[in-house]
Amino acid sequence: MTVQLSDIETQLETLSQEAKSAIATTNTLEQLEQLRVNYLGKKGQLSQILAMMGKLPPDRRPQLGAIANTVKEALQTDLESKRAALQTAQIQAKLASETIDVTMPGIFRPQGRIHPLNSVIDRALDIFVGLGYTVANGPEMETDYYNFEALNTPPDHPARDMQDTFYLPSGNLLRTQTSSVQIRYMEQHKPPIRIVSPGRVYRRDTVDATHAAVFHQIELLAIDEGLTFTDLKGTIKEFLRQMFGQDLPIRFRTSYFPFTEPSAEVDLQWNGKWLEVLGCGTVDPNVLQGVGLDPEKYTGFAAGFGVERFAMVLHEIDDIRRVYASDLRFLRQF
Ligand code: 2U9
Repeated sequence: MTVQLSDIETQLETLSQEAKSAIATTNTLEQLEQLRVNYLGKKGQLSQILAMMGKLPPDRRPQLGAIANTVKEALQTDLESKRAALQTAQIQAKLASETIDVTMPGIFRPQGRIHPLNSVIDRALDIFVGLGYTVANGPEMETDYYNFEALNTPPDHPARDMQDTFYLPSGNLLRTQTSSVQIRYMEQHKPPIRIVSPGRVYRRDTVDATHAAVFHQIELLAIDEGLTFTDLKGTIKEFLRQMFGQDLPIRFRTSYFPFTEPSAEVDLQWNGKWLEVLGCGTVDPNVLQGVGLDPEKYTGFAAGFGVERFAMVLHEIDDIRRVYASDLRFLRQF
């Protein structure tokens, strides 16, 4: 069966009209792609019409080819300009919906702060490092030897009492002071020694406004030839000056610790009141001998203070328990 060129031309004309109006009314890129496939795809309507070309007399075929190309190019142009228009509209819509309103309030992100205990520890260590000290750490579980015996604390000393120390079933104990760190350090290092040891310590105290069963200490130790009590006083004075930001009146009161001789407690005048802030002394010769140092050759001084007590004095905190309560209303003040 032969086909008339005019029939195919009519079909092409219809296809062209139909496609033009479909393209014009499309409003999504997906639909537009669908139309392209439908009209110009391999199995699309244009291809189907062109398949009839074989049924035309050969001398008519170039004519149809020319018409078909014109229709195809016109549709491609339409599709392309519609695609550009839809893409522009899509970008415009996206820009409009994502516009940032710079007058909107920002999102509040809560910011952490340094805990008052950590800030005292950081400041104190900074000061001692500035004075030439090295930070030393050690275990919280200790043997009786490092916690008491090496520190010249006799077996009948009240600190060794079951009432005052947490003993573990193994026979070890939770350190009651960080001095054990200093003993371990002296076993490993030769003088001159200048160390500062911060850390958690444990006491079987009844918890109240000024006592906690777990608290933090910072202790310092200096061992060298020719160190005197005057060096200790100068070090303490300088430390307190930097810690409190001013030269406050201080006084040394005679005291007793098993590991220092002579020993003293240091008071500081703060807001018109004398407050006890630390203990110190010249390292007892027995302690030096215990770690194999000749007390005739070496002397040393040591001092210790409670971090909580310092934080309480510095920030006028009335109850040690507040420091551990993790109450954000309290912590946000620092
Ligand atoms: C060695 C020798 C001696 C450390 C010292 C103190 C005085 C002291 C207390 C303050 C309040 C502990 O936190 S507290 O309860 N400490 O008064 N500590 S001298 O003396 C040493 C340390 C190590 C080898």
